[in-house]
Amino acid sequence: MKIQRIEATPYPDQRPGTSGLRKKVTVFQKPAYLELFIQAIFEVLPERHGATLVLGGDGRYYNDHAIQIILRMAAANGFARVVVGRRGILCTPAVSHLIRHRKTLGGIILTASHNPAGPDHDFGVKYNAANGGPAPEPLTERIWEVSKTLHSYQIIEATQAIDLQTPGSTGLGDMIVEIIDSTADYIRLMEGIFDFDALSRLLQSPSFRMRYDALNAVTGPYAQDLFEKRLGAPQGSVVQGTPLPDFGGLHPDPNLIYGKSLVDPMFRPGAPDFGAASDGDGDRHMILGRQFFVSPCDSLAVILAHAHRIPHYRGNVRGTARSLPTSQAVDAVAETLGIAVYETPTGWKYFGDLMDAGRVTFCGEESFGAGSSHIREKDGLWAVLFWLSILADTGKGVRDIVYDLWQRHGRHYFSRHDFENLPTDNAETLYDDLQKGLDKLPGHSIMDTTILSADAFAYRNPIDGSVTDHQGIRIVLADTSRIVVRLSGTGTGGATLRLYFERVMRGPGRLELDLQTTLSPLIQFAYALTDIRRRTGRTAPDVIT
Ligand code: VG1
Ligand code: CO
Repeated sequence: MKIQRIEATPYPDQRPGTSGLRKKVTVFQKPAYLELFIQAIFEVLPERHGATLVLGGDGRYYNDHAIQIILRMAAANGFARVVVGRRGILCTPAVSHLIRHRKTLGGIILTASHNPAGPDHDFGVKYNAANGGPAPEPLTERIWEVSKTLHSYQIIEATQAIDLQTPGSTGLGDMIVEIIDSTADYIRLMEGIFDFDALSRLLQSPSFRMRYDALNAVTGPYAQDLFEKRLGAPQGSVVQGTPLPDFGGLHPDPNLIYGKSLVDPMFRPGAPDFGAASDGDGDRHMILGRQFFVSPCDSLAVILAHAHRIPHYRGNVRGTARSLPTSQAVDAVAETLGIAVYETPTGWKYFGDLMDAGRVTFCGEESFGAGSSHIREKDGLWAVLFWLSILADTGKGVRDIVYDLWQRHGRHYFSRHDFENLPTDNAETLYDDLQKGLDKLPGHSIMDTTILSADAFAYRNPIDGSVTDHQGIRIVLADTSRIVVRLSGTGTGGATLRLYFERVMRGPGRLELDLQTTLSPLIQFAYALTDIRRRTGRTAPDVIT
């Protein structure tokens, strides 16, 4: 088959953010936009000749089209083999696993995660490296540099579309396209971690009911194969289980606002014992008990606290890591276990080095993401299986598990306020002005405590000594309360400003307070300090988690 070199005009805006390049579908549809970005990735991978690549996505609109293009480009760029999920479907954790399991050069994940899908919404491309984790920042910066001056891409001539339906191998030029079952390898990985007999007993017990809501996104087939077929949960335990190109119009961001299709039934009388949902690409998780919501920061702390119950982790927990804004609930658990806690910038790419060096076993973020060194991404279904294993082993319910945590370590009240779609200049000026005034804050009193420190977070990677600065503003109080402010790196329209609040309360009568009221002194202080209402013209945040 003939390799064609197609001339094109480079784009200046292909800089990957927190998690890959995310843009509106209409941007990806500009002439050669997708192709040039893919070529830029290939250009920074000189080892691609004769190598294997994993390819799949969350099934959103443009997934199919992009897969056909990327396969033809991979063949033209010297890859020997591309491993593709059937129908182009692979959840993010499954890609991470396949890269490691098959020892491939890397993988391309087509996803904009929890952002809405469809012709008028978002698409994204993410490159993961040989360790299975998101490309580290030096690599994503090189991709961007290359993209700015790339005037052509290579592709083999189109014949008919490659059939993605049937597992098996076919040739494409000199390259092999290997279509694999999307779920099988991932489920085998989970079998090696968890006690599937114990899980089967729980899910088949007549006194236990679960509801898993896949929000019409990528985890549907995984959850059906795992919970219903493999573990024997009653049919119908998985709802909205077919990945749809527009996610059925849902915003597959599992939180109390966008996850209504799960939250509402879990708060009704007669609700199931356990509810869970994941995001568009399957790396996030939300856990609910009957009429009870588990804060993602608490979920991470619970996972660490109960790790000894899971065969794979028993006696085998190194350190733990959390992103800057994530609450210190996990730190409290780590302290009792006598293990290290690393604080990293937002985004999973910073955890990879710590895991590769054997320093941490569990990692997590406040944005409903937790994971372990079994792969190099956060993992939604793994977290759900972890919770189910805790329930199976303790015989307790979700609420009791979280109460045990609070009683032991205090409750870390945590909330995030997002102001979305702000004019970029406006948000950046607000952030810069806040940063300029940080020196004056230490010593200032809030509530019955004072500000200890206020600075812009810079992360020093303990493995290679590299420093990543400007990763968010943090204001730390003497009683360990914190305010963190940062700008999102995953949005596709304007800027999103995120404010994070954390305050720990201990002892009887202080564990069941209203979340926003408890945090309100911190919230009021941050709103006044940033003058956010006047500067943005917004009276309230768009999303509160
Ligand atoms: C957000 C979250 C961050 C997460 C990232 C990717 O980033 O805050 O914790 O790692 O999304 O998750 P940002 O820069 O918008 O705050 V996913 O599930 O969208 O790949
Ligand atoms: Co995601």
